[in-house]
Order: sequence, then C-alpha cells, then structure tokens
Amino acid sequence: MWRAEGLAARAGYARLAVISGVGTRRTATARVAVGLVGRPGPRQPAGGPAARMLASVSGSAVEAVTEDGAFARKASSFRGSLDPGGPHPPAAGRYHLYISHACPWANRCHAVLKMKGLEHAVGVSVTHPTWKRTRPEDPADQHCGWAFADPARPFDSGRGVYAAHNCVPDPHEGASFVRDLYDLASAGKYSGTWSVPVLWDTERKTIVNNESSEIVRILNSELNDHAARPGLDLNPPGLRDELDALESWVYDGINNGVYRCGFARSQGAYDEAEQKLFECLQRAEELLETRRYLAGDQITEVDIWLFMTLVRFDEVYVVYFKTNRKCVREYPNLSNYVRDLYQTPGIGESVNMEDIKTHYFTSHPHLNPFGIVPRGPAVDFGAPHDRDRFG
Ligand SMILES: N[C@@H](CCC(=O)N[C@@H](CS)C(=O)NCC(=O)O)C(=O)O
Repeated sequence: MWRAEGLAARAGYARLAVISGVGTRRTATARVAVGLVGRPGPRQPAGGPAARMLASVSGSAVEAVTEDGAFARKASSFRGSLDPGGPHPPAAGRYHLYISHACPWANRCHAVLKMKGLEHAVGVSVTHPTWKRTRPEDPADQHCGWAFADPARPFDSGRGVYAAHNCVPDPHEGASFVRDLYDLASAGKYSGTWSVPVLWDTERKTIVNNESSEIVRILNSELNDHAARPGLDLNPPGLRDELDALESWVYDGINNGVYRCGFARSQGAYDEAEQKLFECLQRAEELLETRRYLAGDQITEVDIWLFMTLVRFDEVYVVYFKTNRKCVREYPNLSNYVRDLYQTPGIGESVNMEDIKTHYFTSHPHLNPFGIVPRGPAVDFGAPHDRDRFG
C-alpha cells in the first residue's frame, strides 16, 4: 500500500465532507487549490455518514460530528516529505516544527525529534496551551485556536489570563496564530483545520506536512545525516506489517478513541467509543504482559502513539473525556509501561503536563465553561517500573 494513503486510511480519516465553522467546504478541490505537493490525500470514500458542524462558539474541528453525534476527525491536508531533488530537500536549519505541548499528535513529533537528536537541525516553536479568538477584529469569524505568545508576559485568552512561560514564539514568520501559517502557505485559500503539528519549510515559506504520523516518519528517517542518533529506527522494515496492524487499533480505539468519547454529542456515540476504548486498552495490557514494547523487544513509533494517550489519561481524559471506567494506574502493565517510556531519553523531556492540563481544561468553554483545572492526580512518571524484567 502506498505510504501516505496507508497512514491516512489507518487513521480512519474517511467520512468528512462539510467541515468549516464558517460554512466552507473542504474537498479534493480545496487541496489542489492550496498547491499541495506530490502525494494523494487521504481516502474519502462516498457513502459514509456525512459530518456536519453544530452551532459553534469556537468554529474548531473539535465540534465536527456526524449525524449520529459522533466526533469525526478531519483529514490533514499537507502531505509532503523531505526528498532529495524534491521541493523540500533534506537540510539542517531549514525546517521548523510548530507544536503545542498539549496536543498528543504534536507531542509525538516533538518526542521523536528529541529521540533522534535533531534539536540542532530542526527548530521548534510552542504555542500557548489555551485557545483564543484568531480573528478578534472580525465578529463574523468566531474561530478559536492556537496562538503564539511572549513567554515573559501574561497571556489573555479573552476568557482568562494565563502564564505563558512555556511558549516559544515563531522566529521565522512572526506569526501570531498557527492559522497565519496556513494562510501564508496557501495565499489565504486554506479552509481546513488550523492544526498542529506543522512542519514548515523556512525557505519556501510553506507547510511541508501537517500530519503527525507522517512527520514522525520524516523525522525518523529523512534527516538522518543531521541526527545525533541516526541508527534509531522507529519504523524498521522488518516490523512494518506488524506496525500497520497495531497502529490501526491503537489509533482508532485509543488515540482517537479518547477524543470520540470526549467530543461525542450523543449517548450512543459515547457508549460505542467508550466500549471500544476499554477493549483496546485491555488488549494492550495483555500484549504488554509478555513483551516490553507493543511490537516486541524494540521501541517503535506505535509505542510513541500509545504513550501520548496513556500519559494524558489519568490527568485529563478520565475526568474531561469521561473515560472513567478505569484509570491507567489500575492496569499493572500499562502503568509500568508508561513510566518506562517516560524515562526513555527524549520522551519524558517532551512532556509538559502543565500545558497539557491547561489546554484541555481551558480551551473548550462548551465542555468546561469556567476553565477550572483539576489539581490531581499528579502521577509520578519518574517512579520505578518493572519493565526491565524483559531485559
Ligand atoms: N491529523 C492530525 C491531527 C492534529 C490535531 O487534531 N491537532 C489538534 C490539537 S490536538 C488541533 O490542532 N486542532 C485544532 C482545531 O481543532 O481547531 C495529526 O495527527 O497531525
């Protein structure tokens, strides 16, 4: 199967047609309009339930749901790679990663960047965790999203004032919002989700890729001449079939599953997602009884995928996304596994729990109108684990 198509299909990006809070439509036509590079976009087969945007205060993707009230994640639009001879050749200092510490998809990329030792080759900017109006001067445009902020000054989201000390401003384009980067890359024509992560080409002033599963692979293998750890391969050729199979249910049931619980707008949609989530967590728990990592004795990209959900689970999702049937700390293997990964060089350093908690609890007023952030449970991911038993 062709690579990006396989990733997109595995990510279950299939059903969305109408997606914008301001009534625009993103289709294959729109992808052409923004001048996207070489690879086909995600599959969008006909016949699935049409998604629609409910009346919205934020205009954000989090409010995209099907007729059944199920959260329907949108496909990423920019799907380029760093190919020698292509529009974005591999180079040190040319590419920049825009992330939020809070976003599990962006966090995947940041962790892999650190694991590979690419800090000196790829710059990183970090948004404020709290969403704010991105076009406050336009009353007709209610979109709320990722903003850059001066780390030395308090950040006013319009609903509260927050510290900004974890923020890293945009050194290249001086963007105020992630949305500005999409505008710049598309001459204002892009009408999809203004999401992180974004891998940016500072020379061509455009987005190379905004799909985390593909950025992870770019960082894993396409900048190896500049990586401190070029030998680390999180997507080894001998494990690709195994990873395809694992990633399918880890993405659908767990990574996206928690969002399908939290952003469901009907009891039925929540029940279906919740049932599947806990079946998949149990499946992972059982697999990790006999192996240190999901694919065996070697850490791979699917471990990073699972980790990013597990590390947020007890701190955020159990309360915020109503995934409270069981906490990760109640699963012996998952709880030891998440500590093992946290203590793996590069991974724990990429986790910023302050930003994670601040984002979720302060960014969706329809879910948490007063923006109160719960204090607990303050999990100690640095505590000892038993995973050394596998050698
Ligand atoms: N398919 C994307 C999904 C990224 C994504 O959903 N990012 C969220 C943050 S966790 C976002 O930026 N959302 C902006 C919005 O919903 O407006 C990927 O994996 O890279």
